[in-house]
Amino acid sequence: MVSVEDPLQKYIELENIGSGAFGAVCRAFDTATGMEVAIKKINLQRPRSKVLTLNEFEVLSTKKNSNIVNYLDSYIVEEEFWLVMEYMDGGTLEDVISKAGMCEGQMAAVSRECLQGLYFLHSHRVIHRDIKSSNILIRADGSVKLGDFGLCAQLSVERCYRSSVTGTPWWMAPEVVTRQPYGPKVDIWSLGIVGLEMIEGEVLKKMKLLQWLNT
Ligand code: 3AM
Repeated sequence: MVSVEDPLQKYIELENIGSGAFGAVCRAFDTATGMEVAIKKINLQRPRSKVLTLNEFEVLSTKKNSNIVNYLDSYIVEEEFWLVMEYMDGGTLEDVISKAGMCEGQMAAVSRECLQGLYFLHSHRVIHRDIKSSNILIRADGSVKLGDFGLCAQLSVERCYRSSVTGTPWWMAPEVVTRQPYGPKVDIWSLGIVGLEMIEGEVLKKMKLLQWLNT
């Protein structure tokens, strides 16, 4: 259920952090708690945005875990859905890889945290389906959390596989690309690609660029 109070009275917007096909994310100050939050503003008029919003809202608002970005509140503001989350002040794993690089111990720690997040999701029969470094968020205190649940799928006892081709091509497991039935293991494949990103860093970025230039 979304909150009915006016978010414009509760939050002071500080800056835009980024944007995507869904809309924009901003950093804001919560006047009630004195904490910084991230507000994802999803434009409900854009194609597929209602499905993506429902997916993300459903998972974040019901599945709490220390390796999943913490959901705080949600609102409908005119034609936008506002999803309020904890602010991850260290940016994404992609930023860390490209700006600073990582030592082996850090790669191992990030992998462990992501695997804990995936273990939690999978034990609730949820497949994330878009694991990649730009969807892994970091906080300055060292915590690592999975974010962006727009493409996730809820499995059930009756429906324990999916077959729609969804995700980000470079990270997709072979069974997704070839339209085979797939389950939670596709997230483990994608996390393997994240491992390559952490090790290869810049090299992988250049390969992606080359691939893009050739298409
Ligand atoms: O556009 P970039 O990659 O710089 O990291 C996310 C991404 O940044 C950031 O918003 C942008 C669009 O998704 N973002 C998403 N959720 C966030 C959160 N909870 C977040 N940044 C901080 N805390």
